[in-house]
Amino acid sequence: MARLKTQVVIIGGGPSGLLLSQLLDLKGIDSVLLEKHSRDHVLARIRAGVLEHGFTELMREAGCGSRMDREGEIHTGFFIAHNQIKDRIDLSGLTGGRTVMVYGQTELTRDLYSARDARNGKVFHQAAAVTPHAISGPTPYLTWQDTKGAAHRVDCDYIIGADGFHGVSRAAIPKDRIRTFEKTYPFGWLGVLSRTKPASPELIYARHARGFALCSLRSQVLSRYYIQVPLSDSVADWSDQAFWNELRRRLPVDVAGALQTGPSIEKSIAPLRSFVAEPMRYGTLFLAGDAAHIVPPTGARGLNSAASDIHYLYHALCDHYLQGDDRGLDSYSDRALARVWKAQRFSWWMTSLLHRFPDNSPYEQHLQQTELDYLLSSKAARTTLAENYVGLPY
Ligand code: RFL
Ligand code: PHB
Repeated sequence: MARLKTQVVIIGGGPSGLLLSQLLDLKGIDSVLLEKHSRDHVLARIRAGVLEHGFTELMREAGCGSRMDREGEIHTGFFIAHNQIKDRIDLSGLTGGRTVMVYGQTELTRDLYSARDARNGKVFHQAAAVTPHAISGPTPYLTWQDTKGAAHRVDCDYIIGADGFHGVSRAAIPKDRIRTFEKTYPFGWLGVLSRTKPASPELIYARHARGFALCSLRSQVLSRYYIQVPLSDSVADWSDQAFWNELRRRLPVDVAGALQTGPSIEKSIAPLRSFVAEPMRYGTLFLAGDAAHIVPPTGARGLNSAASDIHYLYHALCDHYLQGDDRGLDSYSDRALARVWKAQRFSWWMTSLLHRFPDNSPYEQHLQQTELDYLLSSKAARTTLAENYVGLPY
Protein backbone atom coordinates (compact mmCIF):
# COMPACT_ATOMS: atom_id res chain seq x y z
CA MET A 1 0.00 0.00 0.00
CA ALA A 2 1.39 3.44 -1.00
CA ARG A 3 1.76 5.68 2.08
CA LEU A 4 1.80 9.46 2.47
CA LYS A 5 2.06 11.68 5.52
CA THR A 6 0.64 15.17 5.83
CA GLN A 7 -0.66 17.57 8.47
CA VAL A 8 -4.28 17.87 7.33
CA VAL A 9 -6.33 15.61 5.06
CA ILE A 10 -9.31 17.27 3.45
CA ILE A 11 -12.10 15.05 2.11
CA GLY A 12 -14.00 16.78 -0.69
CA GLY A 13 -12.92 19.04 -3.54
CA GLY A 14 -15.89 21.40 -3.49
CA PRO A 15 -15.49 25.06 -2.59
CA SER A 16 -15.03 24.36 1.16
CA GLY A 17 -12.22 21.84 0.78
CA LEU A 18 -10.40 23.68 -2.00
CA LEU A 19 -10.52 27.02 -0.21
CA LEU A 20 -9.17 25.53 3.02
CA SER A 21 -6.34 23.68 1.28
CA GLN A 22 -5.30 26.86 -0.53
CA LEU A 23 -5.43 29.06 2.59
CA LEU A 24 -3.45 26.53 4.66
CA ASP A 25 -0.85 26.14 1.92
CA LEU A 26 -0.22 29.89 1.89
CA LYS A 27 0.59 29.62 5.63
CA GLY A 28 2.95 26.69 5.07
CA ILE A 29 0.54 24.05 6.43
CA ASP A 30 0.61 20.86 4.38
CA SER A 31 -2.58 19.15 3.22
CA VAL A 32 -3.79 16.36 0.96
CA LEU A 33 -7.20 16.72 -0.67
CA LEU A 34 -9.21 13.69 -1.80
CA GLU A 35 -12.12 14.20 -4.20
CA LYS A 36 -14.42 11.38 -5.22
CA HIS A 37 -15.26 12.67 -8.71
CA SER A 38 -13.28 13.95 -11.69
CA ARG A 39 -12.57 17.65 -11.97
CA ASP A 40 -14.87 17.92 -14.98
CA HIS A 41 -17.69 16.39 -12.97
CA VAL A 42 -17.20 18.87 -10.10
CA LEU A 43 -17.05 21.78 -12.55
CA ALA A 44 -20.25 20.71 -14.32
CA ARG A 45 -22.33 21.44 -11.21
CA ILE A 46 -24.36 24.63 -11.36
CA ARG A 47 -25.09 25.82 -7.84
CA ALA A 48 -24.72 29.03 -5.89
CA GLY A 49 -24.52 32.49 -7.38
CA VAL A 50 -24.60 35.00 -4.53
CA LEU A 51 -21.51 35.55 -2.35
CA GLU A 52 -21.40 37.63 0.79
CA HIS A 53 -18.56 39.99 1.63
CA GLY A 54 -16.83 37.60 4.06
CA PHE A 55 -16.58 34.97 1.34
CA THR A 56 -15.14 37.36 -1.24
CA GLU A 57 -12.55 38.50 1.35
CA LEU A 58 -11.52 34.87 1.95
CA MET A 59 -11.15 34.32 -1.81
CA ARG A 60 -8.87 37.37 -1.98
CA GLU A 61 -6.87 36.20 1.04
CA ALA A 62 -6.47 32.86 -0.76
CA GLY A 63 -5.03 34.74 -3.77
CA CYS A 64 -8.04 33.71 -5.84
CA GLY A 65 -9.97 36.95 -6.09
CA SER A 66 -8.72 38.59 -9.26
CA ARG A 67 -11.11 37.03 -11.82
CA MET A 68 -13.97 37.26 -9.33
CA ASP A 69 -13.27 40.97 -8.87
CA ARG A 70 -13.04 41.47 -12.65
CA GLU A 71 -16.03 39.41 -13.78
CA GLY A 72 -18.29 39.24 -10.71
CA GLU A 73 -21.04 41.80 -10.27
CA ILE A 74 -21.58 43.84 -7.13
CA HIS A 75 -25.29 43.95 -6.29
CA THR A 76 -26.67 46.64 -4.00
CA GLY A 77 -30.21 45.28 -3.84
CA PHE A 78 -32.79 42.79 -5.11
CA PHE A 79 -36.52 42.71 -5.78
CA ILE A 80 -39.43 40.89 -4.19
CA ALA A 81 -42.25 40.50 -6.72
CA HIS A 82 -45.84 39.82 -5.66
CA ASN A 83 -49.28 40.69 -7.06
CA GLN A 84 -47.81 42.41 -10.15
CA ILE A 85 -45.63 44.68 -7.96
CA LYS A 86 -41.86 44.68 -7.61
CA ASP A 87 -40.54 45.99 -4.27
CA ARG A 88 -36.83 46.65 -4.01
CA ILE A 89 -34.80 45.61 -0.98
CA ASP A 90 -32.06 48.21 -0.84
CA LEU A 91 -29.35 46.03 0.71
CA SER A 92 -26.76 48.73 0.63
CA GLY A 93 -28.98 51.52 1.97
CA LEU A 94 -30.33 49.32 4.77
CA THR A 95 -26.94 47.97 5.93
CA GLY A 96 -24.68 51.00 5.78
CA GLY A 97 -23.24 50.28 2.35
CA ARG A 98 -22.87 46.49 2.37
CA THR A 99 -23.38 44.57 -0.86
CA VAL A 100 -23.21 41.03 -2.29
CA MET A 101 -21.23 39.68 -5.22
CA VAL A 102 -22.89 37.71 -8.02
CA TYR A 103 -20.27 35.18 -9.18
CA GLY A 104 -21.06 31.54 -9.86
CA GLN A 105 -19.86 28.70 -7.65
CA THR A 106 -18.68 26.94 -10.82
CA GLU A 107 -16.33 29.80 -11.71
CA LEU A 108 -15.15 30.18 -8.14
CA THR A 109 -14.36 26.45 -7.98
CA ARG A 110 -12.47 26.72 -11.27
CA ASP A 111 -10.40 29.59 -9.81
CA LEU A 112 -9.62 27.55 -6.70
CA TYR A 113 -8.50 24.55 -8.80
CA SER A 114 -6.22 26.81 -10.87
CA ALA A 115 -4.69 28.20 -7.70
CA ARG A 116 -4.07 24.69 -6.32
CA ASP A 117 -2.46 23.68 -9.64
CA ALA A 118 -0.22 26.75 -9.60
CA ARG A 119 1.10 25.75 -6.16
CA ASN A 120 1.32 22.04 -6.99
CA GLY A 121 -1.35 21.28 -4.42
CA LYS A 122 -1.80 17.61 -3.57
CA VAL A 123 -5.31 17.16 -4.97
CA PHE A 124 -6.36 13.62 -5.90
CA HIS A 125 -9.45 13.15 -8.05
CA GLN A 126 -11.58 10.04 -8.50
CA ALA A 127 -10.49 8.86 -5.07
CA ALA A 128 -12.69 5.85 -4.34
CA ALA A 129 -13.59 4.21 -1.03
CA VAL A 130 -12.19 7.10 1.01
CA THR A 131 -12.37 5.89 4.63
CA PRO A 132 -11.33 7.77 7.78
CA HIS A 133 -9.76 5.61 10.53
CA ALA A 134 -8.82 6.16 14.21
CA ILE A 135 -10.58 9.52 14.30
CA SER A 136 -11.23 9.38 18.05
CA GLY A 137 -7.49 9.56 18.78
CA PRO A 138 -4.47 11.73 17.95
CA THR A 139 -3.15 9.67 15.00
CA PRO A 140 -5.95 9.42 12.44
CA TYR A 141 -5.41 8.16 8.89
CA LEU A 142 -7.34 7.60 5.69
CA THR A 143 -7.38 4.83 3.18
CA TRP A 144 -8.55 5.18 -0.42
CA GLN A 145 -8.19 3.68 -3.89
CA ASP A 146 -7.09 5.32 -7.11
CA THR A 147 -8.65 4.71 -10.55
CA LYS A 148 -6.38 1.68 -11.15
CA GLY A 149 -7.63 0.10 -7.93
CA ALA A 150 -4.32 0.65 -6.10
CA ALA A 151 -4.69 1.14 -2.33
CA HIS A 152 -3.35 4.26 -0.56
CA ARG A 153 -2.97 5.38 3.03
CA VAL A 154 -2.47 8.94 4.30
CA ASP A 155 -1.46 9.59 7.93
CA CYS A 156 -2.24 13.03 9.36
CA ASP A 157 -2.94 15.13 12.45
CA TYR A 158 -6.46 16.19 11.45
CA ILE A 159 -9.14 15.19 8.97
CA ILE A 160 -11.50 17.80 7.56
CA GLY A 161 -14.81 16.43 6.30
CA ALA A 162 -15.74 18.86 3.53
CA ASP A 163 -17.43 16.17 1.45
CA GLY A 164 -20.93 17.58 1.18
CA PHE A 165 -24.24 16.26 2.43
CA HIS A 166 -23.78 12.71 1.05
CA GLY A 167 -20.12 12.32 2.04
CA VAL A 168 -18.45 9.74 4.30
CA SER A 169 -17.13 12.03 7.06
CA ARG A 170 -20.32 12.67 8.99
CA ALA A 171 -21.21 8.97 8.68
CA ALA A 172 -17.84 8.05 10.26
CA ILE A 173 -18.85 9.66 13.58
CA PRO A 174 -20.41 7.17 16.03
CA LYS A 175 -24.19 7.64 16.06
CA ASP A 176 -24.29 8.33 19.80
CA ARG A 177 -21.78 11.20 19.43
CA ILE A 178 -23.66 13.27 16.86
CA ARG A 179 -27.15 14.74 16.83
CA THR A 180 -28.95 15.75 13.67
CA PHE A 181 -31.82 18.19 13.12
CA GLU A 182 -33.75 18.12 9.89
CA LYS A 183 -36.67 19.66 8.08
CA THR A 184 -37.77 18.77 4.58
CA TYR A 185 -40.06 20.86 2.41
CA PRO A 186 -42.80 19.47 0.18
CA PHE A 187 -41.27 20.90 -3.03
CA GLY A 188 -38.05 21.39 -4.96
CA TRP A 189 -36.50 23.98 -7.27
CA LEU A 190 -36.27 23.35 -10.99
CA GLY A 191 -33.32 25.42 -12.24
CA VAL A 192 -32.44 26.44 -15.80
CA LEU A 193 -29.28 28.12 -17.06
CA SER A 194 -29.57 29.87 -20.42
CA ARG A 195 -27.40 32.07 -22.58
CA THR A 196 -29.88 34.94 -22.57
CA LYS A 197 -30.00 38.47 -21.24
CA PRO A 198 -31.27 38.34 -17.62
CA ALA A 199 -34.88 39.41 -17.01
CA SER A 200 -33.59 42.04 -14.60
CA PRO A 201 -30.14 43.39 -13.77
CA GLU A 202 -30.90 42.56 -10.11
CA LEU A 203 -32.34 39.31 -8.70
CA ILE A 204 -36.13 38.96 -8.47
CA TYR A 205 -37.62 36.67 -5.81
CA ALA A 206 -41.25 36.18 -6.87
CA ARG A 207 -44.09 35.00 -4.66
CA HIS A 208 -47.04 33.73 -6.67
CA ALA A 209 -50.16 31.64 -6.05
CA ARG A 210 -48.79 29.03 -8.52
CA GLY A 211 -45.51 28.83 -6.59
CA PHE A 212 -42.21 30.63 -6.06
CA ALA A 213 -39.93 31.76 -8.92
CA LEU A 214 -36.46 33.31 -8.91
CA CYS A 215 -34.76 35.31 -11.65
CA SER A 216 -31.01 35.21 -11.08
CA LEU A 217 -27.98 35.56 -13.29
CA ARG A 218 -24.34 34.76 -13.74
CA SER A 219 -23.56 37.74 -15.99
CA GLN A 220 -25.46 40.14 -18.22
CA VAL A 221 -25.49 37.43 -20.93
CA LEU A 222 -26.08 34.34 -18.78
CA SER A 223 -29.32 33.88 -16.84
CA ARG A 224 -30.23 31.48 -14.06
CA TYR A 225 -33.92 30.90 -13.30
CA TYR A 226 -35.71 28.68 -10.81
CA ILE A 227 -39.32 27.68 -10.25
CA GLN A 228 -40.84 25.82 -7.32
CA VAL A 229 -42.04 22.35 -8.43
CA PRO A 230 -43.64 19.38 -6.64
CA LEU A 231 -41.17 16.75 -5.43
CA SER A 232 -42.85 14.24 -7.70
CA ASP A 233 -41.71 16.15 -10.84
CA SER A 234 -38.61 15.13 -12.75
CA VAL A 235 -36.52 17.08 -15.27
CA ALA A 236 -37.99 14.98 -18.09
CA ASP A 237 -41.44 16.41 -17.24
CA TRP A 238 -40.25 19.91 -18.12
CA SER A 239 -39.46 20.85 -21.72
CA ASP A 240 -37.72 24.22 -22.11
CA GLN A 241 -40.97 25.66 -23.46
CA ALA A 242 -42.99 24.42 -20.47
CA PHE A 243 -40.42 25.93 -18.12
CA TRP A 244 -40.49 29.36 -19.80
CA ASN A 245 -44.30 29.36 -19.88
CA GLU A 246 -44.54 28.57 -16.19
CA LEU A 247 -41.86 31.09 -15.24
CA ARG A 248 -43.71 33.81 -17.18
CA ARG A 249 -46.96 33.07 -15.36
CA ARG A 250 -45.29 33.62 -11.97
CA LEU A 251 -43.65 36.97 -12.81
CA PRO A 252 -45.20 40.43 -13.00
CA VAL A 253 -46.49 41.03 -16.57
CA ASP A 254 -43.89 43.69 -17.40
CA VAL A 255 -41.05 41.33 -16.43
CA ALA A 256 -42.71 38.34 -18.15
CA GLY A 257 -43.31 40.37 -21.31
CA ALA A 258 -39.63 41.30 -21.63
CA LEU A 259 -38.30 37.85 -20.71
CA GLN A 260 -35.73 36.58 -23.21
CA THR A 261 -35.88 32.83 -23.63
CA GLY A 262 -33.54 30.35 -25.27
CA PRO A 263 -32.34 26.76 -25.06
CA SER A 264 -31.40 25.58 -21.58
CA ILE A 265 -27.70 24.85 -21.07
CA GLU A 266 -28.41 23.06 -17.81
CA LYS A 267 -31.63 21.93 -16.16
CA SER A 268 -31.89 20.22 -12.79
CA ILE A 269 -34.16 19.76 -9.79
CA ALA A 270 -32.92 20.24 -6.22
CA PRO A 271 -35.08 19.19 -3.26
CA LEU A 272 -35.26 21.74 -0.44
CA ARG A 273 -33.96 20.68 2.95
CA SER A 274 -32.80 22.17 6.24
CA PHE A 275 -30.27 20.07 8.16
CA VAL A 276 -27.75 20.54 10.97
CA ALA A 277 -25.40 18.00 12.56
CA GLU A 278 -23.84 18.84 15.90
CA PRO A 279 -21.23 18.98 17.20
CA MET A 280 -19.13 19.63 14.10
CA ARG A 281 -16.13 17.83 15.62
CA TYR A 282 -15.43 14.33 16.78
CA GLY A 283 -11.89 13.67 18.02
CA THR A 284 -9.55 14.70 15.21
CA LEU A 285 -12.31 14.93 12.56
CA PHE A 286 -13.85 18.32 11.82
CA LEU A 287 -16.91 18.80 9.60
CA ALA A 288 -17.31 21.86 7.37
CA GLY A 289 -19.86 23.14 4.87
CA ASP A 290 -22.63 20.95 3.46
CA ALA A 291 -21.17 17.93 5.28
CA ALA A 292 -22.51 19.46 8.50
CA HIS A 293 -25.44 21.62 7.44
CA ILE A 294 -27.81 22.27 4.54
CA VAL A 295 -30.25 25.11 3.93
CA PRO A 296 -32.91 25.62 1.29
CA PRO A 297 -31.38 27.96 -1.33
CA THR A 298 -33.94 30.76 -0.86
CA GLY A 299 -31.69 32.94 1.32
CA ALA A 300 -28.49 32.23 -0.69
CA ARG A 301 -26.81 31.05 2.53
CA GLY A 302 -25.43 27.53 1.80
CA LEU A 303 -22.07 28.34 0.26
CA ASN A 304 -21.73 31.39 2.46
CA SER A 305 -22.18 29.26 5.60
CA ALA A 306 -19.58 26.85 4.26
CA ALA A 307 -17.20 29.79 3.88
CA SER A 308 -17.69 30.93 7.47
CA ASP A 309 -16.85 27.40 8.69
CA ILE A 310 -13.67 27.56 6.62
CA HIS A 311 -12.84 30.96 8.10
CA TYR A 312 -13.06 29.59 11.68
CA LEU A 313 -11.26 26.35 10.81
CA TYR A 314 -8.47 28.07 8.91
CA HIS A 315 -7.72 30.44 11.79
CA ALA A 316 -7.98 27.61 14.32
CA LEU A 317 -5.52 25.43 12.36
CA CYS A 318 -3.13 28.38 11.94
CA ASP A 319 -3.27 29.02 15.70
CA HIS A 320 -2.55 25.35 16.34
CA TYR A 321 0.35 24.97 13.93
CA LEU A 322 1.88 28.44 14.10
CA GLN A 323 1.27 29.43 17.77
CA GLY A 324 0.67 26.12 19.54
CA ASP A 325 -2.73 27.45 20.62
CA ASP A 326 -5.65 24.99 20.49
CA ARG A 327 -8.42 27.25 21.71
CA GLY A 328 -9.70 27.86 18.18
CA LEU A 329 -9.92 24.14 17.45
CA ASP A 330 -11.64 23.51 20.79
CA SER A 331 -14.24 26.23 20.20
CA TYR A 332 -14.66 25.61 16.44
CA SER A 333 -17.90 23.66 16.66
CA ASP A 334 -19.63 26.11 19.02
CA ARG A 335 -18.54 29.17 17.04
CA ALA A 336 -19.44 27.70 13.67
CA LEU A 337 -22.81 26.41 14.89
CA ALA A 338 -23.82 29.75 16.39
CA ARG A 339 -23.61 31.29 12.93
CA VAL A 340 -24.95 28.21 11.13
CA TRP A 341 -28.18 28.29 13.14
CA LYS A 342 -28.73 31.94 12.24
CA ALA A 343 -28.40 31.02 8.57
CA GLN A 344 -30.84 28.16 9.18
CA ARG A 345 -33.37 30.51 10.72
CA PHE A 346 -33.04 33.03 7.91
CA SER A 347 -33.26 30.43 5.12
CA TRP A 348 -36.31 28.80 6.70
CA TRP A 349 -37.95 32.22 7.08
CA MET A 350 -37.28 33.30 3.47
CA THR A 351 -38.54 29.91 2.26
CA SER A 352 -41.70 30.13 4.38
CA LEU A 353 -42.38 33.67 3.21
CA LEU A 354 -42.14 33.11 -0.52
CA HIS A 355 -43.25 29.56 -1.38
CA ARG A 356 -46.64 28.03 -1.89
CA PHE A 357 -47.18 25.39 0.80
CA PRO A 358 -49.80 23.01 -0.59
CA ASP A 359 -50.99 21.96 2.89
CA ASN A 360 -51.27 25.46 4.37
CA SER A 361 -54.68 26.30 5.82
CA PRO A 362 -56.42 29.54 4.73
CA TYR A 363 -55.36 30.95 8.12
CA GLU A 364 -51.69 30.18 7.42
CA GLN A 365 -51.98 31.63 3.92
CA HIS A 366 -53.29 34.84 5.45
CA LEU A 367 -50.40 34.95 7.90
CA GLN A 368 -47.92 34.50 5.05
CA GLN A 369 -49.45 37.41 3.13
CA THR A 370 -49.42 39.53 6.30
CA GLU A 371 -45.76 38.70 6.93
CA LEU A 372 -44.92 39.95 3.45
CA ASP A 373 -47.06 43.10 3.83
CA TYR A 374 -45.36 43.84 7.13
CA LEU A 375 -41.89 43.25 5.69
CA LEU A 376 -42.46 45.58 2.78
CA SER A 377 -44.03 48.33 4.91
CA SER A 378 -41.51 48.28 7.77
CA LYS A 379 -37.98 49.58 7.45
CA ALA A 380 -37.03 47.64 10.62
CA ALA A 381 -38.20 44.37 9.02
CA ARG A 382 -36.44 45.10 5.73
CA THR A 383 -33.26 45.93 7.67
CA THR A 384 -33.44 42.52 9.37
CA LEU A 385 -33.79 40.86 5.98
CA ALA A 386 -30.95 42.90 4.48
CA GLU A 387 -28.45 42.32 7.30
CA ASN A 388 -29.00 38.57 7.08
CA TYR A 389 -28.82 38.50 3.27
CA VAL A 390 -25.50 40.39 3.07
CA GLY A 391 -24.14 38.07 5.79
CA LEU A 392 -23.89 38.30 9.57
CA PRO A 393 -20.44 39.06 11.00
CA TYR A 394 -18.02 36.13 11.51
P1 RFL B 1 -20.00 20.42 -2.01
O1 RFL B 1 -20.00 21.53 -3.00
O2 RFL B 1 -21.13 19.47 -2.02
O3 RFL B 1 -18.63 19.65 -2.20
C1 RFL B 1 -18.37 18.42 -1.56
C2 RFL B 1 -17.39 17.65 -2.41
O4 RFL B 1 -17.07 16.41 -1.74
C3 RFL B 1 -17.06 15.37 -2.71
N1 RFL B 1 -17.32 14.08 -2.03
C4 RFL B 1 -16.36 13.21 -1.72
N2 RFL B 1 -15.04 13.25 -1.90
C5 RFL B 1 -14.32 12.18 -1.46
N3 RFL B 1 -14.88 11.08 -0.89
C6 RFL B 1 -16.21 11.01 -0.69
N4 RFL B 1 -16.76 9.93 -0.13
C7 RFL B 1 -17.02 12.11 -1.11
N5 RFL B 1 -18.33 12.37 -1.08
C8 RFL B 1 -18.52 13.57 -1.65
C9 RFL B 1 -18.14 15.75 -3.71
O5 RFL B 1 -17.94 15.13 -4.98
C10 RFL B 1 -17.97 17.27 -3.77
O6 RFL B 1 -17.09 17.67 -4.80
O7 RFL B 1 -19.90 20.99 -0.51
P2 RFL B 1 -19.15 22.30 0.03
O8 RFL B 1 -17.74 22.39 -0.52
O9 RFL B 1 -19.36 22.30 1.49
O10 RFL B 1 -19.95 23.53 -0.63
C11 RFL B 1 -21.28 23.77 -0.30
C12 RFL B 1 -22.01 24.41 -1.48
O11 RFL B 1 -21.82 23.61 -2.62
C13 RFL B 1 -23.51 24.60 -1.20
O12 RFL B 1 -23.74 25.01 0.13
C14 RFL B 1 -24.15 25.67 -2.12
O13 RFL B 1 -24.08 25.29 -3.46
C15 RFL B 1 -25.63 25.93 -1.73
N6 RFL B 1 -26.30 26.88 -2.65
C16 RFL B 1 -26.13 28.26 -2.50
N7 RFL B 1 -25.33 28.76 -1.53
C17 RFL B 1 -25.12 30.10 -1.44
O14 RFL B 1 -24.40 30.54 -0.51
N8 RFL B 1 -25.68 31.01 -2.33
C18 RFL B 1 -26.50 30.57 -3.34
O15 RFL B 1 -26.92 31.41 -4.15
C19 RFL B 1 -26.78 29.16 -3.43
N9 RFL B 1 -27.58 28.69 -4.41
C20 RFL B 1 -27.13 26.39 -3.66
C21 RFL B 1 -27.76 27.33 -4.53
C22 RFL B 1 -27.32 25.02 -3.84
C23 RFL B 1 -28.15 24.57 -4.85
N10 RFL B 1 -28.29 23.15 -5.00
C24 RFL B 1 -28.16 22.46 -6.21
C25 RFL B 1 -28.39 22.31 -3.81
C26 RFL B 1 -28.60 26.89 -5.55
C27 RFL B 1 -28.83 25.51 -5.70
C28 RFL B 1 -29.76 25.09 -6.77
C1 PHB C 1 -28.44 31.39 -8.05
O1 PHB C 1 -28.12 32.33 -8.81
O2 PHB C 1 -28.18 30.22 -8.34
C2 PHB C 1 -29.15 31.70 -6.78
C3 PHB C 1 -29.27 33.01 -6.38
C4 PHB C 1 -29.96 33.31 -5.21
C5 PHB C 1 -30.49 32.31 -4.44
C6 PHB C 1 -30.35 30.98 -4.83
C7 PHB C 1 -29.67 30.67 -6.02
O3 PHB C 1 -31.17 32.61 -3.31
